[in-house]
Amino acid sequence: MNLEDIKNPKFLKDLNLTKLNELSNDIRNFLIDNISKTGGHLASNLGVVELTIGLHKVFDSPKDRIVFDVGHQSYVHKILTGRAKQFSTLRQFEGLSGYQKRSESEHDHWEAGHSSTAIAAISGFEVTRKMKNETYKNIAVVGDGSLNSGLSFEALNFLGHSDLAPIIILNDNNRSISKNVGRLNKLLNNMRSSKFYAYAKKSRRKLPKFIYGLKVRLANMIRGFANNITIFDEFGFSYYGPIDGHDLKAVIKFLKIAKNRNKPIVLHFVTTKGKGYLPAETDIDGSWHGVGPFDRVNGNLISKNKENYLTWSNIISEYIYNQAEINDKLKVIVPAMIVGSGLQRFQKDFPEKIIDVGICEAFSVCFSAALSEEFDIFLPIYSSFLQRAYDQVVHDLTRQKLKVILGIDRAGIVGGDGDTHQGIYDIAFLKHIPNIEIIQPSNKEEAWQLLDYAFKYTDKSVAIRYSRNLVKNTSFNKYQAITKPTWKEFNQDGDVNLICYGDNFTRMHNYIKKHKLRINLYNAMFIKPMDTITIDKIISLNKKTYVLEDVTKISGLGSSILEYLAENDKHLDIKILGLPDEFIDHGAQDKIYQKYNLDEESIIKTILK
Ligand SMILES: Cc1ncc(C[n+]2csc(CCOP(=O)(O)OP(=O)(O)O)c2C)c(N)n1
Repeated sequence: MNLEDIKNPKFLKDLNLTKLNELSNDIRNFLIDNISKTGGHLASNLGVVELTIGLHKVFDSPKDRIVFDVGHQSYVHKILTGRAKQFSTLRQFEGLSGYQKRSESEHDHWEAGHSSTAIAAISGFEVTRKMKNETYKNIAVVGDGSLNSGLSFEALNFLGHSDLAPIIILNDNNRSISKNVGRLNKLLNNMRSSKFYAYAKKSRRKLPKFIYGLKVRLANMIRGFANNITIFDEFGFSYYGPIDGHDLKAVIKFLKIAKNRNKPIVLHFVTTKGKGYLPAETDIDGSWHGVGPFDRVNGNLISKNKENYLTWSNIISEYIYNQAEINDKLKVIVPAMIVGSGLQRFQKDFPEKIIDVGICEAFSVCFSAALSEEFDIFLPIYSSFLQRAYDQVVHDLTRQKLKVILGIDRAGIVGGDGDTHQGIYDIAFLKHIPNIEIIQPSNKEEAWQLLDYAFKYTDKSVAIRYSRNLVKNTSFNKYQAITKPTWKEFNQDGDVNLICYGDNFTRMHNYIKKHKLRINLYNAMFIKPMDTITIDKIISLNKKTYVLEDVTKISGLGSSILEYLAENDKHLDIKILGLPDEFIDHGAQDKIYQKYNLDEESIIKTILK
């Protein structure tokens, strides 16, 4: 069928199993075709095609509320709720969001992007429903990776002893982005490999529908009598599963059971991530979780990487790899982002030096703080995900004067992931904490200099920021040590000063050089503590000074300079250029910069006006 004709999911009520299976094929084809052009979360969405069709067949959205955890696997839901036409704009500036978005559709009741909020969200929805004496259903679709997080468990803990009737759909594909980790994963593995599941899967095609359903129910009863209790039973939920999440007949059968229950229920579906597209289905390290454009025939990525350019994650992980060769005490702690952090090679070659703790950012910081008594810890974490661990940075790490090096990846504007993932608050939420320093390199050599500084020359915790942009792969033999907070100065005898850091320094430096502009440029590699000797020099020049942020204007480097001036009764005519006090949507970085007059031309226009 033409998926672009779908207005809402009502049409599903009239489709029989054969038609529904045909629809699954059409949707898979559509996903592969579209995502091969735009990029996006291919594997996760291919895995939930039947589940999402089943949900919309059995339930009545938008009255019944379907919340997808993270929301990266909500593409099928978007198609079934009338958004197929917009897929060519997926994750692009002013286009379709890659996550559920309340402003996009009445079928999106909750927004996420960060994991493990869905069960907590439907807890709130359930209390409201009950209070209003309504009968609609609140459904959380959560992956086995996202179930690992404390937030999911806090919600299970709340719901399990309530008189509410939440429905939890566990989408268990035995993967987070990389291989899933931890005891819960082991428990799910045991459940998945239970004899009953294997038998039911084998025999389901031979059995009439009602007998198959009865068998699962019977098995659950026997399980109960035999005291073969699952973690979900212990939490106070009725548990049904494991169920083959690609068998539409079974999916619909069990969703109907859930619909008719008035108690907390977990349906445990087993699915295959990447189902229906071989490269994604056989992916081992997680590269097909989120992909860029690719050739659908051979599965080759259409690389946008420019020759001789590297990602920041690769530059940083290369340094850490070298550290591992010389430093016996090095340990790398990763909250579920081995691939994103560029650590596959490190994991392969130094498995004993790296620990993936799963999607548990708060735990990762507390755990690292304790480990740091004995080890040198590098903890790469995306800027926006560190928001989850703010208290651990304050309470557990810095307050106790412990030292961990935080690799703040995806700092600044991130592009397609949008508002939930923008790395534009970390300077604000870190700079007021004692015992932590914030640094940012603008090229590869500086990255090594600053990492050396972090490991060797300071006893404080360090947050080293880097973006998701590409960086020139410059070679260097020896480099000078940086042993104290230092900024670099490129004085052009200009009438105005521009202070920037990181990629902003590089792009403004290139632009100013190319256009031979007389602007004095400063590379503020140390955001905290600042290089006050250089600041005093800038003050003595007594020229209009601009500070360019890659974060929100509020509470960035510029505001630190203003505080320094106020504190020391010094004066300088300063203007801060940065992102406004609003959430910044998805879209390519250059489009976002243009929107906020932060592209090179607009910046120079502002400065020279
Ligand atoms: C707080 C937080 N940490 C990390 C991520 C990055 N992330 C996005 S999806 C994902 C894996 C989720 O696994 P699972 O819930 O099993 O879903 P699947 O994609 O396997 O269906 C991770 C780690 C995130 N979105 N939020």
